[in-house]
Amino acid sequence: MLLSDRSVSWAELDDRLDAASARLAALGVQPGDRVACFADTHLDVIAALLATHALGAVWVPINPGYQHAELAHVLEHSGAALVLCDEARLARGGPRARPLSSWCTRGRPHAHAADDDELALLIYTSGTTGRAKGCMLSFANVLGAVSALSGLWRLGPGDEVVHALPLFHVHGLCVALHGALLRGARTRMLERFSPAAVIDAVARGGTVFMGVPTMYRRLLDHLDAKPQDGAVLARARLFCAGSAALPAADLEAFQRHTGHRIVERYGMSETLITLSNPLEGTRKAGTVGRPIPGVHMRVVDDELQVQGPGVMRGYWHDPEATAQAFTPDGFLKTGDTVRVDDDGYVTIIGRTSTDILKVGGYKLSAREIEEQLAMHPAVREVAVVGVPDREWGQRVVACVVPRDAGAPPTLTSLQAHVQLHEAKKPRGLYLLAELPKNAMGKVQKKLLADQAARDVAP
Ligand code: MLC
Ligand code: AMP
Repeated sequence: MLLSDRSVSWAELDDRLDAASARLAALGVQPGDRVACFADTHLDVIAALLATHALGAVWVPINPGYQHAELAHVLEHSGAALVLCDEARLARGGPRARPLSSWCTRGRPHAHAADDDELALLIYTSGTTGRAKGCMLSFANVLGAVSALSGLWRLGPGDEVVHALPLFHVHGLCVALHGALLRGARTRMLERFSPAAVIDAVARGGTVFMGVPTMYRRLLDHLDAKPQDGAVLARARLFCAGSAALPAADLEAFQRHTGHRIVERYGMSETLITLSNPLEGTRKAGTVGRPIPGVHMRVVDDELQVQGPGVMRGYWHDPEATAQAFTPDGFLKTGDTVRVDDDGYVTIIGRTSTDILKVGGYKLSAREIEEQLAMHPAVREVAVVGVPDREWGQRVVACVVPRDAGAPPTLTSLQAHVQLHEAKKPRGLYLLAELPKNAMGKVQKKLLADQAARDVAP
């Protein structure tokens, strides 16, 4: 493992894991306890993650960009026994906050022989309701899905994964980090994504890069300005994309620059990765490929439904949402609308719900943003929609009926009013005299999104 140019051997990682598990055990962590983490990417985070797994406790990663209400919801809902924070966030972690540093105090390692069905992770993800839900992923889910995918992509000890993804979502945590650890590949952790950092990492021996489409868009902008860096990226073995739709034109442009045809795959916090283009065979642009080993899929009323090793046990403390997420015969309803071609390759066309947005690979709930905007004094009615965006995939647009048409709110004042993660702030404002509604009085969001895409300047 490499972090900030500091190299950590497997043996040192083991030592750090032991120290962290001794410390967590000394703090009273028991199997099944939820251990939340509210921190930037750091080696101590990885040691604490592995120690939490070793103790049979449940890791609850939290986006460090979360504001008070978002953080409080996850901590309260998960019932976290403690919150591991980096120094900068200790004060925000509340009474259960503990520093992530000083793990290196020696101690007897603690371990618990976890049953495969025990919970390993609670991953909070936005839904159609305002509040994020916790996906319960067991050790069997993580191992099953990660070994299937990393096997398909032939990750191995000869690889070095260039890791620039956040560790609080399944892409960075399970696909990239656990994938590399499971296959004995090296991991080069970048503290922040930038095209230059990725190119430098490949120049130093990185072989596999996994990214969200926004990262590829930024890499392409860099390559357009500095095409000679394409030859550096050409030295890698594999580029993978997921978490949001990769435009077919971007895939083709990346191939022109680097010779690499990106392997696009599809997944969810609820299911881990279920579909992928192949390592060998045709990688079809604009598709997410076919089911990976162990996954069964079907399409019902254009919606993709899946069953497989990574499919969650349900939503934490939410039997109603869990019941709604599954069909009676045990398939998970993804909420994604798809098309399947004659070769069985799947194209994701969109979401069945317009209340879910994807911005830079982050899933956002329109409702959560609307709830806050509705409290703005100059807003009479509001609907949040996602409009296509070249860099971010989608952009948050607030469609607002002002209280006083003569004094509408400004975009800046709406942004300041939203006390949520930066990515949830509106980036466009669409002022209307009224919101389009159907006969039932429900806002016609598809129509509104189309109008906003046409009328709101990027
Ligand atoms: C957000 N910002 C925008 C914007 N949207 N600015 C202008 N226009 C928009 N449309 C702002 C943010 O609010 C923020 O403001 C700033 O840009 C940075 O936000 P950020 O998202 O942290 O961006 P950045 O630092 O530039 O990094 C971009 C990124 C990052 C692509 C590296 O978004 C990222 O790591 N995304 C990965 C998400 C991920 O891992 N998803 C996987 C989910 S799992 P400010 O003021 O702070 O600068 C999943 C399953 C699967 O989906 O299949 O994998
Ligand atoms: P999350 O809840 O953050 O894990 O997001 C899961 C959602 O991301 C899926 O339901 C899809 O809508 C979307 N997604 C993931 N991978 C892809 C992809 N390759 N193409 C299009 N959408 C994707």
